[in-house]
Parts: sequence; C-alpha cells; structure tokens
Amino acid sequence: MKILVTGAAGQIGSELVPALREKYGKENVIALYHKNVPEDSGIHEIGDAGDKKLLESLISKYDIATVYHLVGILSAKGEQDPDLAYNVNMGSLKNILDIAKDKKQTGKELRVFWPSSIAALPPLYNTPQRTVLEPSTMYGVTKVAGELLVNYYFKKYGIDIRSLRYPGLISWKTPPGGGTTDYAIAIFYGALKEKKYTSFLKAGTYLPMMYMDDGVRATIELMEADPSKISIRTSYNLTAVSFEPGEIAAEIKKRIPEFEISYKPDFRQQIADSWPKSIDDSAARKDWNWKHNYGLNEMVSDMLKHLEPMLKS
Ligand code: AKB
Repeated sequence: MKILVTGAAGQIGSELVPALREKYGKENVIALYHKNVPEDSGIHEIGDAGDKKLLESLISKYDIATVYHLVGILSAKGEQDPDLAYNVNMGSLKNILDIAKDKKQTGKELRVFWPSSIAALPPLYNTPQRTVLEPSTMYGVTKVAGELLVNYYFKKYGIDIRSLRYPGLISWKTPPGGGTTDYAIAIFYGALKEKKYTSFLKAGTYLPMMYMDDGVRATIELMEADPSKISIRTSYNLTAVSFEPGEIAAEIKKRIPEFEISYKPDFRQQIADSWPKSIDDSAARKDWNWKHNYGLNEMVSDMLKHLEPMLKS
C-alpha cells in the first residue's frame, strides 16, 4: 500500500511524513514538495500539487492507494491573497477528487485525507459538530466548500475521503507561518530568544489548540478506522485544549520566570474573533475513539524541551 503526501514540507506534512514512514516503511511513503526539499527527504518528487497531470502520473507511477492531500494556504496568508487561497485550496482538491473518481471507474480505490479547519466554524464555546457554517475569511470559505465537496464525492461516487477540522496545531519542527493560531508557536521563539513576546492576538482570545503529536496521531487513526465507523463525511470536529494568550504565557513563565508577554493585535484579531472558542469533538471520540494526550502543561514542557536545543544549534 503506497502513500502520497502533498504539501509535504508544510507544518503538518513535515511531521506526518516521518510518522507514516515509521509506521508503513520508508519505501511506501512518497513526499511531494513544491520547491523546498528538506535534507532527509526520502523518496520524493518536486512539483505543483495543483497540477492534475502531475498528480495522475505520480499516482500511477507509484501505484498509490492513499493520498494525504495537505497542500493549502492558511488563514492569515489567505486574507492577504484571497485569490491564491481560493485557487490553491479549491483547485487542487477538485483535481484529487476527480482522479479518485476516475480510478474508481477502473476498479481501483484511492483513499484520500483532506484537512479542514476550525476556520469553517462559528465563534461559539463548545461548538457542535453540526452548526451554521458562515465563515468570514476566504480560508474558511474554502474549508466549508471543500467539506461539502468531499461529502458530495463520497455520496455520489463512493470515494473514501476523510477529513478533520484541525484546531491550531502547536509544533516545533517548522517555524510558524501564515496562520492565525501561529502566535501560540511564535511565543516559544520569543520566550527562548528574547524572554519576551508581543502577541498579535489580544488577551482573552480563546482558540481550540492541539499539540502536533496528537494531530498526527489523530490523522493516522482516522485514516485507519474501519469505514463503517466513519459517520461524518464532511469533516470531524477535533480538539485537545482551548486557551488564550495569557494562559500559555503563564505556563511558559512557570519555566522561564523572566518571560513577559505584551499585546499588539493586528488584522489576525478579526480572524480569531470569527472562530470558535472551543470545540465539541464527541463525534470523533465516539466513532473512532479519539483521545488527546497533551494538555497545555505537557505541550509547553515538550515544546521548550525540543525548541531550546534547536535554537541554540
Ligand atoms: C490557521 O491559523 O490558519 C490554521 C488553522 C486553525 O486552520 N492553523
């Protein structure tokens, strides 16, 4: 069973590719990079994940059975260039779905993972799985449209496509870039380098968050679940914790007492204000036994443990 990962150099791809290689064998996971190829890149290809012909040829060359289609533009970058966000996020998804549909007609299945986001959801506490979806960002619009599209391809063509509404993912392997939840990564760089950080979101801005280890595990667990367990074919709500900038700063201060946070909200505040404060992910917990391991305390300890030596080297 061979796996293709698009957007392999991105925040999720950088951690999902090694996890998949560890689980399924190095020879079975092909990473598609756009331009930047990391040193330890294993079997990989370079090209544009929006190029349908390229995807078709890779899927046939490696006899791919599963695609993790991660390529995408995040919320903050998407608000700065909505056309780019629309073209990348929607165009490449439609291509993958059409390839899966064509393959099915020849009797071959392609299982697909596609990431949605909390950006699809309204600004509520304990936001339910099924609720009104009227996002105000282009990123959110592409996520809602994408969720409806994947549900359509599942219902009409029987494509086995699965999806998660990722919360803010906290990770140390790639630097933050392009997201609204990125303050919760950048804060660690500030704390370790300068003992201070100016948050672009104001105090009290609660957002759902998760440590990347949990995010990667959730992704693989969803993809491994028996199809009969998957009751949601748009995208599953997924969460671990919910916190605001002052709370993560206080956890960091327990370990770096000189650390100080200050606040200078920018255009990303408006994006964060339109997103859920917390999430009800009981459907994922019930259907395929989702459980998170990392709370805020464990997340902060692990981030500092890994990032400190990395920033010194
Ligand atoms: C972003 O901030 O854009 C992403 C997300 C929550 O989808 N991290």
